[in-house]
Amino acid sequence: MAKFSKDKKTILSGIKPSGELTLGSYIGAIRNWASLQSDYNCIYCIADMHAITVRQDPALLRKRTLIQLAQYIACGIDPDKNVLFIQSHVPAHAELGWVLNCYTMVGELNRMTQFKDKSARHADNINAGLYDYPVLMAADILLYQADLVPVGEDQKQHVEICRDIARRFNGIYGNVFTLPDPYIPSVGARVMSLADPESKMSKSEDDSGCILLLDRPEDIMARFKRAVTDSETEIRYDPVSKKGISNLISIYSAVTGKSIPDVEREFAGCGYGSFKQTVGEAVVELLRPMREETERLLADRAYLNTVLASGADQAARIAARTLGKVYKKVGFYTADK
Ligand code: ATP
Ligand code: LTN
Repeated sequence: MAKFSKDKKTILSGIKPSGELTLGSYIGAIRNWASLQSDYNCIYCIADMHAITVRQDPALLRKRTLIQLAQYIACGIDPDKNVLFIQSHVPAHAELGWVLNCYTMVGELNRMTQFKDKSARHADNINAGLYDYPVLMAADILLYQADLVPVGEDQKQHVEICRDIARRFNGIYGNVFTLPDPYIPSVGARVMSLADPESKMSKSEDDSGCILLLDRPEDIMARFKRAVTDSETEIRYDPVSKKGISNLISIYSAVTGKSIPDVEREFAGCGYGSFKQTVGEAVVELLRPMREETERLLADRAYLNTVLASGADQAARIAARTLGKVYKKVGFYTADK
Protein backbone atom coordinates (compact mmCIF):
# COMPACT_ATOMS: atom_id res chain seq x y z
CA MET A 1 0.00 0.00 0.00
CA ALA A 2 1.27 3.48 -0.90
CA LYS A 3 2.45 5.51 2.10
CA PHE A 4 1.49 9.15 1.77
CA SER A 5 3.35 11.99 3.43
CA LYS A 6 1.66 15.12 4.79
CA ASP A 7 4.60 17.19 3.52
CA LYS A 8 4.13 16.25 -0.10
CA LYS A 9 1.74 17.75 -2.60
CA THR A 10 -0.87 15.57 -4.27
CA ILE A 11 -1.19 14.50 -7.89
CA LEU A 12 -4.21 12.99 -9.54
CA SER A 13 -4.66 11.89 -13.12
CA GLY A 14 -6.51 9.28 -15.12
CA ILE A 15 -6.98 7.77 -18.55
CA LYS A 16 -10.11 6.24 -20.03
CA PRO A 17 -9.85 2.57 -21.03
CA SER A 18 -11.54 3.46 -24.32
CA GLY A 19 -8.79 1.86 -26.36
CA GLU A 20 -5.24 0.72 -25.82
CA LEU A 21 -2.71 3.23 -24.58
CA THR A 22 -0.79 5.06 -27.28
CA LEU A 23 2.64 6.57 -27.62
CA GLY A 24 0.78 9.92 -27.31
CA SER A 25 -0.68 9.10 -23.90
CA TYR A 26 2.70 7.78 -22.76
CA ILE A 27 4.71 10.85 -23.84
CA GLY A 28 1.95 13.35 -22.97
CA ALA A 29 0.98 11.95 -19.58
CA ILE A 30 2.21 8.61 -18.19
CA ARG A 31 5.90 9.36 -18.55
CA ASN A 32 5.42 12.33 -16.24
CA TRP A 33 3.49 10.23 -13.78
CA ALA A 34 6.47 7.93 -13.42
CA SER A 35 8.90 10.82 -13.00
CA LEU A 36 6.80 12.53 -10.31
CA GLN A 37 6.12 9.53 -8.10
CA SER A 38 8.89 10.12 -5.60
CA ASP A 39 8.16 13.78 -4.96
CA TYR A 40 4.37 13.74 -4.72
CA ASN A 41 1.55 11.69 -3.24
CA CYS A 42 0.22 10.24 -6.49
CA ILE A 43 -3.21 8.85 -7.27
CA TYR A 44 -4.02 7.44 -10.71
CA CYS A 45 -7.33 6.09 -11.87
CA ILE A 46 -8.57 4.11 -14.81
CA ALA A 47 -11.48 6.29 -15.88
CA ASP A 48 -14.01 3.64 -16.91
CA MET A 49 -16.96 5.93 -16.12
CA HIS A 50 -15.58 8.44 -18.59
CA ALA A 51 -15.05 5.68 -21.17
CA ILE A 52 -18.77 4.93 -21.45
CA THR A 53 -19.51 8.46 -22.69
CA VAL A 54 -18.72 6.80 -26.03
CA ARG A 55 -20.37 3.41 -26.64
CA GLN A 56 -18.11 0.53 -25.53
CA ASP A 57 -18.23 -3.21 -26.00
CA PRO A 58 -18.65 -4.43 -22.37
CA ALA A 59 -16.31 -7.44 -22.65
CA LEU A 60 -13.67 -5.33 -24.33
CA LEU A 61 -14.00 -2.54 -21.77
CA ARG A 62 -13.41 -5.05 -18.96
CA LYS A 63 -10.40 -6.49 -20.75
CA ARG A 64 -8.89 -3.09 -21.53
CA THR A 65 -9.33 -1.95 -17.95
CA LEU A 66 -7.08 -4.72 -16.67
CA ILE A 67 -4.60 -4.26 -19.52
CA GLN A 68 -4.43 -0.55 -18.68
CA LEU A 69 -3.63 -1.30 -15.06
CA ALA A 70 -0.85 -3.67 -16.14
CA GLN A 71 0.43 -0.96 -18.49
CA TYR A 72 0.48 1.70 -15.77
CA ILE A 73 2.67 -0.60 -13.70
CA ALA A 74 4.81 -1.64 -16.69
CA CYS A 75 5.40 2.06 -17.50
CA GLY A 76 7.01 2.39 -14.09
CA ILE A 77 4.11 3.47 -11.85
CA ASP A 78 4.92 1.50 -8.73
CA PRO A 79 1.80 0.30 -6.85
CA ASP A 80 3.75 0.47 -3.60
CA LYS A 81 4.28 4.21 -4.07
CA ASN A 82 1.13 5.27 -5.94
CA VAL A 83 -2.57 4.66 -5.45
CA LEU A 84 -3.91 2.86 -8.54
CA PHE A 85 -7.62 2.21 -8.82
CA ILE A 86 -10.65 1.95 -11.08
CA GLN A 87 -12.89 5.02 -11.02
CA SER A 88 -16.15 3.02 -10.79
CA HIS A 89 -14.83 1.25 -7.67
CA VAL A 90 -15.05 4.50 -5.70
CA PRO A 91 -18.68 5.71 -5.70
CA ALA A 92 -17.67 9.13 -4.34
CA HIS A 93 -16.71 10.15 -7.90
CA ALA A 94 -20.30 9.90 -9.12
CA GLU A 95 -21.60 11.40 -5.87
CA LEU A 96 -19.40 14.47 -5.97
CA GLY A 97 -19.97 14.72 -9.71
CA TRP A 98 -23.69 15.20 -9.07
CA VAL A 99 -23.14 17.94 -6.53
CA LEU A 100 -20.68 19.73 -8.82
CA ASN A 101 -23.23 19.63 -11.64
CA CYS A 102 -25.22 22.09 -9.61
CA TYR A 103 -22.24 24.46 -9.51
CA THR A 104 -21.36 24.23 -13.21
CA MET A 105 -22.88 26.49 -15.81
CA VAL A 106 -24.22 25.15 -19.10
CA GLY A 107 -22.44 28.04 -20.82
CA GLU A 108 -19.11 26.77 -19.47
CA LEU A 109 -19.73 23.24 -20.76
CA ASN A 110 -20.76 24.62 -24.16
CA ARG A 111 -17.24 25.93 -24.64
CA MET A 112 -15.48 22.57 -24.21
CA THR A 113 -13.65 21.68 -27.41
CA GLN A 114 -13.50 17.95 -26.61
CA PHE A 115 -17.32 17.88 -26.44
CA LYS A 116 -17.56 19.65 -29.77
CA ASP A 117 -15.04 17.24 -31.40
CA LYS A 118 -16.54 14.08 -29.93
CA SER A 119 -20.12 15.06 -30.72
CA ALA A 120 -19.12 15.73 -34.32
CA ARG A 121 -17.46 12.29 -34.47
CA HIS A 122 -20.25 10.43 -32.68
CA ALA A 123 -23.26 12.33 -34.02
CA ASP A 124 -25.55 9.34 -33.40
CA ASN A 125 -24.79 9.32 -29.65
CA ILE A 126 -24.51 12.84 -28.26
CA ASN A 127 -25.46 11.77 -24.76
CA ALA A 128 -25.66 13.84 -21.58
CA GLY A 129 -22.61 12.03 -20.15
CA LEU A 130 -20.44 13.25 -23.00
CA TYR A 131 -21.57 16.79 -22.26
CA ASP A 132 -21.13 16.39 -18.51
CA TYR A 133 -17.73 14.68 -18.83
CA PRO A 134 -15.70 17.65 -17.49
CA VAL A 135 -17.77 17.76 -14.29
CA LEU A 136 -17.02 14.12 -13.48
CA MET A 137 -13.37 14.85 -14.23
CA ALA A 138 -13.52 17.82 -11.84
CA ALA A 139 -14.90 15.47 -9.19
CA ASP A 140 -12.01 13.04 -9.82
CA ILE A 141 -9.51 15.81 -9.19
CA LEU A 142 -11.20 17.71 -6.36
CA LEU A 143 -12.03 14.63 -4.25
CA TYR A 144 -8.32 14.13 -3.63
CA GLN A 145 -7.48 17.83 -3.16
CA ALA A 146 -4.97 17.46 -6.00
CA ASP A 147 -2.41 20.23 -6.49
CA LEU A 148 -1.22 19.01 -9.86
CA VAL A 149 -2.82 17.16 -12.77
CA PRO A 150 -0.32 15.72 -15.28
CA VAL A 151 -2.05 15.51 -18.67
CA GLY A 152 -1.45 16.19 -22.36
CA GLU A 153 -2.36 19.55 -23.82
CA ASP A 154 -5.81 18.45 -25.00
CA GLN A 155 -6.93 18.12 -21.37
CA LYS A 156 -5.82 21.58 -20.27
CA GLN A 157 -9.27 23.08 -20.83
CA HIS A 158 -10.80 20.42 -18.57
CA VAL A 159 -8.39 21.23 -15.75
CA GLU A 160 -9.24 24.90 -16.19
CA ILE A 161 -12.99 24.31 -15.88
CA CYS A 162 -12.26 22.21 -12.81
CA ARG A 163 -10.50 25.21 -11.27
CA ASP A 164 -13.45 27.44 -12.16
CA ILE A 165 -15.92 25.05 -10.53
CA ALA A 166 -13.73 24.74 -7.41
CA ARG A 167 -13.30 28.50 -7.21
CA ARG A 168 -17.06 29.04 -7.46
CA PHE A 169 -17.77 26.44 -4.77
CA ASN A 170 -15.08 27.85 -2.47
CA GLY A 171 -16.48 31.34 -3.04
CA ILE A 172 -19.80 30.23 -1.59
CA TYR A 173 -18.70 27.81 1.17
CA GLY A 174 -15.13 28.72 2.12
CA ASN A 175 -11.99 26.80 1.37
CA VAL A 176 -13.26 23.32 0.57
CA PHE A 177 -11.25 22.45 -2.53
CA THR A 178 -7.59 22.84 -3.49
CA LEU A 179 -7.26 24.59 -6.87
CA PRO A 180 -5.31 22.26 -9.18
CA ASP A 181 -2.79 23.22 -11.86
CA PRO A 182 -2.28 21.28 -15.08
CA TYR A 183 1.20 19.78 -15.56
CA ILE A 184 1.92 19.58 -19.26
CA PRO A 185 5.24 18.44 -20.77
CA SER A 186 7.29 20.98 -22.74
CA VAL A 187 8.00 18.46 -25.51
CA GLY A 188 5.35 15.98 -26.67
CA ALA A 189 2.30 17.67 -25.12
CA ARG A 190 0.45 16.89 -28.34
CA VAL A 191 1.81 13.96 -30.32
CA MET A 192 0.22 13.98 -33.76
CA SER A 193 -0.98 11.05 -35.89
CA LEU A 194 1.76 9.64 -38.14
CA ALA A 195 -0.77 9.30 -40.96
CA ASP A 196 -2.35 12.74 -40.50
CA PRO A 197 -0.08 15.20 -38.69
CA GLU A 198 -2.98 17.67 -38.53
CA SER A 199 -4.77 15.55 -35.92
CA LYS A 200 -3.84 14.23 -32.48
CA MET A 201 -2.64 10.64 -32.16
CA SER A 202 -5.64 9.08 -30.47
CA LYS A 203 -6.40 5.58 -29.26
CA SER A 204 -10.01 5.41 -30.35
CA GLU A 205 -10.12 7.47 -33.50
CA ASP A 206 -7.19 6.55 -35.65
CA ASP A 207 -5.58 3.31 -36.75
CA SER A 208 -2.90 3.82 -39.33
CA GLY A 209 -1.19 6.78 -37.67
CA CYS A 210 -1.30 5.54 -34.13
CA ILE A 211 1.38 3.64 -32.20
CA LEU A 212 0.01 1.51 -29.40
CA LEU A 213 2.27 0.67 -26.48
CA LEU A 214 1.67 -3.04 -27.14
CA ASP A 215 2.32 -2.89 -30.90
CA ARG A 216 4.83 -5.34 -32.35
CA PRO A 217 8.19 -3.89 -33.49
CA GLU A 218 7.54 -4.68 -37.16
CA ASP A 219 4.20 -2.81 -37.07
CA ILE A 220 5.82 0.17 -35.37
CA MET A 221 8.57 0.30 -37.96
CA ALA A 222 6.06 0.03 -40.81
CA ARG A 223 4.02 2.95 -39.45
CA PHE A 224 7.09 5.15 -39.04
CA LYS A 225 8.26 4.29 -42.56
CA ARG A 226 4.88 5.35 -43.92
CA ALA A 227 4.69 8.51 -41.75
CA VAL A 228 3.35 11.47 -43.73
CA THR A 229 5.96 14.23 -44.14
CA ASP A 230 6.38 16.91 -46.84
CA SER A 231 7.99 17.35 -50.22
CA GLU A 232 11.13 19.06 -48.90
CA THR A 233 14.27 17.29 -47.68
CA GLU A 234 15.33 19.29 -44.62
CA ILE A 235 14.89 17.93 -41.08
CA ARG A 236 13.85 21.17 -39.43
CA TYR A 237 11.42 21.84 -36.58
CA ASP A 238 8.60 23.99 -37.93
CA PRO A 239 5.23 22.89 -36.57
CA VAL A 240 3.37 25.32 -38.85
CA SER A 241 4.63 24.38 -42.28
CA LYS A 242 6.40 21.04 -41.57
CA LYS A 243 3.95 19.31 -39.26
CA GLY A 244 4.91 15.71 -40.05
CA ILE A 245 8.68 16.18 -39.66
CA SER A 246 8.18 18.36 -36.56
CA ASN A 247 6.06 15.61 -35.02
CA LEU A 248 8.83 13.05 -35.67
CA ILE A 249 11.43 15.43 -34.21
CA SER A 250 9.29 15.92 -31.08
CA ILE A 251 8.78 12.18 -30.67
CA TYR A 252 12.50 11.53 -31.03
CA SER A 253 13.31 14.35 -28.63
CA ALA A 254 10.80 13.07 -26.05
CA VAL A 255 12.01 9.47 -26.34
CA THR A 256 15.76 10.18 -26.22
CA GLY A 257 15.74 13.26 -23.97
CA LYS A 258 17.75 15.20 -26.59
CA SER A 259 16.72 18.81 -27.17
CA ILE A 260 15.00 19.77 -30.44
CA PRO A 261 18.02 21.85 -31.69
CA ASP A 262 20.28 18.87 -30.92
CA VAL A 263 18.03 16.56 -32.92
CA GLU A 264 18.10 19.01 -35.86
CA ARG A 265 21.89 19.09 -35.71
CA GLU A 266 22.19 15.32 -35.43
CA PHE A 267 20.11 14.79 -38.59
CA ALA A 268 21.35 17.75 -40.67
CA GLY A 269 21.83 16.52 -44.24
CA CYS A 270 20.23 13.17 -43.50
CA GLY A 271 17.32 11.92 -45.68
CA TYR A 272 13.73 11.56 -44.42
CA GLY A 273 13.86 7.77 -44.93
CA SER A 274 16.76 7.13 -42.59
CA PHE A 275 15.42 9.66 -40.05
CA LYS A 276 12.09 7.82 -39.93
CA GLN A 277 13.98 4.56 -39.48
CA THR A 278 16.00 5.96 -36.53
CA VAL A 279 12.91 7.41 -34.82
CA GLY A 280 11.05 4.10 -35.31
CA GLU A 281 13.94 2.13 -33.79
CA ALA A 282 14.13 4.46 -30.78
CA VAL A 283 10.40 3.96 -30.17
CA VAL A 284 10.67 0.17 -30.57
CA GLU A 285 13.44 0.07 -27.94
CA LEU A 286 11.48 2.33 -25.58
CA LEU A 287 8.38 0.17 -25.79
CA ARG A 288 9.95 -3.30 -25.82
CA PRO A 289 10.48 -3.67 -22.04
CA MET A 290 7.06 -2.16 -21.31
CA ARG A 291 5.36 -4.63 -23.61
CA GLU A 292 7.17 -7.58 -22.06
CA GLU A 293 6.40 -6.42 -18.53
CA THR A 294 2.72 -5.84 -19.39
CA GLU A 295 2.47 -9.40 -20.70
CA ARG A 296 4.13 -10.76 -17.58
CA LEU A 297 1.78 -8.82 -15.29
CA LEU A 298 -1.33 -9.85 -17.19
CA ALA A 299 -0.46 -13.47 -16.47
CA ASP A 300 -0.74 -12.67 -12.74
CA ARG A 301 -4.34 -11.59 -12.39
CA ALA A 302 -4.40 -12.29 -8.67
CA TYR A 303 -1.67 -9.69 -8.13
CA LEU A 304 -3.48 -7.12 -10.28
CA ASN A 305 -6.68 -7.69 -8.32
CA THR A 306 -4.81 -7.13 -5.06
CA VAL A 307 -3.44 -3.83 -6.37
CA LEU A 308 -6.96 -2.75 -7.35
CA ALA A 309 -8.54 -3.71 -4.05
CA SER A 310 -5.94 -1.89 -2.01
CA GLY A 311 -6.01 1.12 -4.36
CA ALA A 312 -9.80 1.45 -4.20
CA ASP A 313 -9.73 1.14 -0.44
CA GLN A 314 -7.14 3.87 -0.03
CA ALA A 315 -8.77 6.15 -2.62
CA ALA A 316 -12.21 5.70 -1.04
CA ARG A 317 -10.90 6.73 2.35
CA ILE A 318 -9.35 9.95 1.03
CA ALA A 319 -12.41 10.70 -1.13
CA ALA A 320 -14.84 10.17 1.77
CA ARG A 321 -13.22 13.01 3.72
CA THR A 322 -13.82 15.52 0.94
CA LEU A 323 -17.31 14.24 0.12
CA GLY A 324 -18.33 14.41 3.80
CA LYS A 325 -17.19 18.01 3.97
CA VAL A 326 -19.05 18.90 0.76
CA TYR A 327 -22.30 17.26 1.92
CA LYS A 328 -22.11 19.19 5.15
CA LYS A 329 -21.40 22.49 3.40
CA VAL A 330 -24.29 22.20 0.96
CA GLY A 331 -26.69 21.30 3.78
CA PHE A 332 -27.37 17.57 3.40
CA TYR A 333 -28.85 16.27 6.65
CA THR A 334 -27.01 13.57 8.57
CA ALA A 335 -28.75 11.74 11.41
CA ASP A 336 -27.35 12.32 14.91
CA LYS A 337 -25.00 9.52 16.00
P1 ATP B 1 -9.81 8.83 -26.91
O1 ATP B 1 -9.41 8.63 -28.32
O2 ATP B 1 -10.59 7.68 -26.34
O3 ATP B 1 -10.49 10.14 -26.65
P2 ATP B 1 -7.08 9.49 -26.33
O4 ATP B 1 -6.19 8.58 -27.10
O5 ATP B 1 -7.25 10.86 -26.88
O6 ATP B 1 -8.48 8.83 -26.05
P3 ATP B 1 -7.01 10.00 -23.56
O7 ATP B 1 -7.50 8.86 -22.76
O8 ATP B 1 -8.00 11.09 -23.85
O9 ATP B 1 -6.43 9.51 -24.93
O10 ATP B 1 -5.72 10.62 -22.93
C1 ATP B 1 -4.96 10.07 -21.91
C2 ATP B 1 -3.91 11.07 -21.47
O11 ATP B 1 -2.90 11.14 -22.46
C3 ATP B 1 -4.42 12.50 -21.33
O12 ATP B 1 -3.68 13.14 -20.32
C4 ATP B 1 -4.13 13.12 -22.65
O13 ATP B 1 -3.98 14.52 -22.59
C5 ATP B 1 -2.83 12.43 -23.02
N1 ATP B 1 -2.75 12.25 -24.46
C6 ATP B 1 -3.55 11.49 -25.22
N2 ATP B 1 -3.19 11.55 -26.51
C7 ATP B 1 -2.12 12.37 -26.55
C8 ATP B 1 -1.28 12.82 -27.60
N3 ATP B 1 -1.49 12.44 -28.84
N4 ATP B 1 -0.24 13.62 -27.29
C9 ATP B 1 0.00 13.99 -26.01
N5 ATP B 1 -0.77 13.61 -24.97
C10 ATP B 1 -1.81 12.80 -25.23
N1 LTN C 1 -10.35 13.18 -19.49
C1 LTN C 1 -9.09 12.56 -19.34
C2 LTN C 1 -9.14 11.34 -18.48
C3 LTN C 1 -9.43 11.69 -17.10
C4 LTN C 1 -8.63 12.50 -16.24
C5 LTN C 1 -9.33 12.54 -15.01
C6 LTN C 1 -7.42 13.16 -16.40
C7 LTN C 1 -10.53 11.31 -16.39
N2 LTN C 1 -10.46 11.82 -15.14
C8 LTN C 1 -8.83 13.29 -13.94
C9 LTN C 1 -6.95 13.89 -15.33
C10 LTN C 1 -7.64 13.97 -14.13
C11 LTN C 1 -8.55 12.16 -20.68
O1 LTN C 1 -7.45 11.83 -20.75
N3 LTN C 1 -9.27 12.17 -21.72
